[in-house]
Amino acid sequence: SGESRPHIVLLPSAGMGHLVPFGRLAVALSSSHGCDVSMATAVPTVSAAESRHLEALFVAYPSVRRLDLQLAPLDESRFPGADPFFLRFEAMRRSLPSLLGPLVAGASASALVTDIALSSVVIPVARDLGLPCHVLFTASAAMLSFCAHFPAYLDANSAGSGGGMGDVDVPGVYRIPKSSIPQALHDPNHLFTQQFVANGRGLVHAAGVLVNTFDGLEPEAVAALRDGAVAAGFPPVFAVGPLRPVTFPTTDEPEGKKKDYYYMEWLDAQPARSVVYVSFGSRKALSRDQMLELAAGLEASGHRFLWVVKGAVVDKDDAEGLADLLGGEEFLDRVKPRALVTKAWVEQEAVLRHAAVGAFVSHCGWNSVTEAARSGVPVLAWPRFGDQRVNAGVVARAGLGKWVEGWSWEGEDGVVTAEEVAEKIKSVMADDDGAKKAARVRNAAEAATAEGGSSYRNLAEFVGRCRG
Ligand code: BUP
Repeated sequence: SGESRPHIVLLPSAGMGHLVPFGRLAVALSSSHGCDVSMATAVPTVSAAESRHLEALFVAYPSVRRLDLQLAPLDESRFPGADPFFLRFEAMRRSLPSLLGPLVAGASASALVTDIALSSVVIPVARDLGLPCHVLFTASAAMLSFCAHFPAYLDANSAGSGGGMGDVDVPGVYRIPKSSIPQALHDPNHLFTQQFVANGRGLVHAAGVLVNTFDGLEPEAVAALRDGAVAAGFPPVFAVGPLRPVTFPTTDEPEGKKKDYYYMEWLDAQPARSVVYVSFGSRKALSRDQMLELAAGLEASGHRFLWVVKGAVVDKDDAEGLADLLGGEEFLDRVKPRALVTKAWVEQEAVLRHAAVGAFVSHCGWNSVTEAARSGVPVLAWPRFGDQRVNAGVVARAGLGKWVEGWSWEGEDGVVTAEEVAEKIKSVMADDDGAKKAARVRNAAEAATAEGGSSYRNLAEFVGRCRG
């Protein structure tokens, strides 16, 4: 009936980049849009950050029900050298066809929202179960348009000139240069490529696609997806972002500190817009050489900074101390008067919203970009792998920040020197025009997510469809 309360089961995959927007969607649906919500997760998670995040979410929002997935073990020796998060996607993709039926029957679900990484296996099963299945695309609309078009590009390319990746012209959107295409996709046999292509082909069979962006941030991509320019017969697209962050007390403070927001207190003591916040996300450390150049560059910039340092692919393996990562205690001692360097998790959204923060040196994981957009902090984009270069392109187009395109992932063009880092940080911190543009993006994000705004209405429309 039109008045019934839909029960929506959410199926995130793995990695903070995926869990974070699913948690935000869960809370938005249950707190603001009158839905019953369950979230199915597989434990143990790949990283410690994920399990802490889930624990905190389910404690803070008991209305979001937790469902457990018991995955069949995956023979990892068949995928030598594969990224642990891609392996988890694969394990979930293999287990879900048999797990999904009992799961949704037990939960009396009325609709499913699957992560893009699982979508090509979940959508057909949902159809057999008679459940509408939407996809939450956790990256940008630009990346969604690329994902939707890429299978057609491959088909045309292998039929024609005989292979080799070139620039990819996404119909109705823009050209994605070869150098911005995720590295893994250059190899057709890569595990991630096989998943990505299957998911891209399957998108047309989804009931709809939710994407964590807003019309004003990516007007070309959103319009082209909606009017069928990217792929004929593409399902309805709901731009519902930037999804509102969910806040809960952090549980990851360094040894000996009280469980409080010590970094927020530190920020409170800094002048307005004086601090450079530096984070390359929760995955994959910088090379040792790049880390040292970045440290020297931050020091040479003369600015205050808050730097979240990561040392491994998965945080559980990240045992090395801060001083070891940064080549000794001396650096930490020298910058102590004006810097906070930490390996611990910080509530990034709260940091970005703090008045002391004047710029964000970011790897451009999509969640980080949406958080910068919400807070209006200008980004100095330093993308490294995956979809990050496409996202950096969005940042530059939208006026949210600057992307020095020569800055690359290490190993390709070598390291970015301390001098360059210092110079770019100084110029971003001095750029009043850039700050104004970023503030305009923030205003547009606020308008989109406020009641009655485009993203709010799109989410309400999606919920209306789940009522059936
Ligand atoms: Br690190 C770190 N605190 O200390 P992205 C990250 N985050 O809140 P990624 C913190 O994790 P993938 C920290 O705000 C964002 O919501 C951050 O997601 C939060 O990049 C999330 O930005 C990280 O999409 O994920 O981690 O590289 O590669 O899976 O997209």
